[in-house]
Amino acid sequence: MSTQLGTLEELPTDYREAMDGARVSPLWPMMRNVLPHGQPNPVTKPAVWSFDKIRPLLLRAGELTPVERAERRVLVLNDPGRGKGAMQVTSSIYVGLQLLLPGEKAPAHKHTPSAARIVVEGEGAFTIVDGEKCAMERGDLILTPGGMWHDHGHGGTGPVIWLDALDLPLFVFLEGSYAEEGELQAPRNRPDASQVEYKQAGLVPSRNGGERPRYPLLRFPWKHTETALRSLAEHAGHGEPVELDYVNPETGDSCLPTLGFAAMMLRRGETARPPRRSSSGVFHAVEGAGRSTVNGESFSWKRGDTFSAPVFAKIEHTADGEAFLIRIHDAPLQQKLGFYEERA
Ligand code: GTQ
Repeated sequence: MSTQLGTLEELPTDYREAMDGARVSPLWPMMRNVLPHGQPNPVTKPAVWSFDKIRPLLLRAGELTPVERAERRVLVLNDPGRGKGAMQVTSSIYVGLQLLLPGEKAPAHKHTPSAARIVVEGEGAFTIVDGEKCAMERGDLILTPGGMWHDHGHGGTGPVIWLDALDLPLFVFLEGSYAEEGELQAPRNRPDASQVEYKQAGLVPSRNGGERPRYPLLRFPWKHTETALRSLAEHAGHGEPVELDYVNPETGDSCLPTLGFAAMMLRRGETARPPRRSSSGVFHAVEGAGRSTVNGESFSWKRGDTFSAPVFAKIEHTADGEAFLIRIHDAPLQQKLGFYEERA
């Protein structure tokens, strides 16, 4: 291990000025900022976002700003480690809460980042993704992969609120983020693929040598997820994790290229202690209430709330009763880059 590295201050003033003039700087005073020993040193600070606090602000946004003036009426969750206005919750994950009122239409657009929604409240809204009309029911996970057209509509009677998760910070960092606008889409005249082609696990439509669609399943109904978690729980020992990954049913890969999603059931009196992971995470409570400790900080949560965990966080979840969380993470990106790891 290197000894104490040299500082900028110990270098002669004329040398420092000459470096400035040549637009260069010494690595060694900055070395540990970018290459810390043993594990990364995250900027992200864990936090919890209470739905009860955000909901009235969203409803007020509904009065203050018509959807035509917003394109997407969203309140963005700001990582306290990056401060007010930060358009991210962790290094690579953006999360916002979006409101759509009855009769409103959020115009069609497509963009380079990928998105997924988790429906938090309300009935009657839908998202059309490249012609596939996806009903939005509470707890559903709905994908809008990068490059696919999407518009949102609402034929119901009350407000609908959903959580948006995007890999936007990554695309901004890569200077690859942009959008295009288009016309509202005419939906195909059939239910989404979760009700037609991929209704049963293990069965996919015969392609007879034809190509498999890149994004075969765009909507994962919560009803299916909850049933699957309950079946798993019936045969899992106390303390064994009850967790399911959302995958592409044709390949078994993560359902989006950079973002991963997992649904977790916590049983009464159970504490889950996942390994420390190199991925960052955002947890959304679909049902129930509980407490989680992230790096020693305790966060209480209940249905509708969202909390975050930086990379390599030590995490514990305890549910008050039965609870269901969806974890959004960036392990698929890290796996593609070859550095995802878990530590005890
Ligand atoms: O619904 O398409 O929260 O494009 C941010 C960007 C939602 C959306 C967001 C978006 C959307």
